[in-house]
Amino acid sequence: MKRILGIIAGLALLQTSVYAGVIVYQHVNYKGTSTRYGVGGHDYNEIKKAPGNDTISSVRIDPGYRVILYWDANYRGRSLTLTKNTPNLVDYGMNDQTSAIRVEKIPVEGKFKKWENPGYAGKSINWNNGEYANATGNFASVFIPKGQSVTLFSKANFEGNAIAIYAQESDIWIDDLSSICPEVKSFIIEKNEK
Ligand SMILES: [Ca+2]
Repeated sequence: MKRILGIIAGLALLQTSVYAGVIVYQHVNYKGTSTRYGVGGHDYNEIKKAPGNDTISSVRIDPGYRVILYWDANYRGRSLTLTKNTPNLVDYGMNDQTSAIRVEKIPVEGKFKKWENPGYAGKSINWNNGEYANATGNFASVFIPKGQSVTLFSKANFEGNAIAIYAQESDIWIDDLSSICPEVKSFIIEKNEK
């Protein structure tokens, strides 16, 4: 194996929150009244009670979940899908507008998975353990199941820069891989021996 420029193992520790869904907040930067919502639909009558209709300004999202915010009751009107912590909904033109939300689990099949766009969006592919010498397509966001490790190389045939990611304590979700590994041209998926 070639140079390993970085090893990500502690990442799992950042993601060991209780996997349950989302927390919505009355104010930006996760301040004010907050309420946790699990998987499913939460319409106007629930939102109205907490944190209040047309009041949500920031959202925390557990790894592996996504939330759809709806402008109007009954899951109508403009909607916004989020897959990562969002401290200020003003940036999305959706501040103090939400009247219904839907929380979903991002579907995975217990294997290494990549999506072509950040935020687990667009076309996706699952792989079994093995060595893949010529990867094609965009590795914008990835899922690594607990117990597996993935080594990503910037060039084909396991050449170039490499980064190893170990999912030791929990599944690992990386919603935007570009900051860690801008190009993936080959990769190895194996059982985590640690
Ligand atoms: Ca509204």
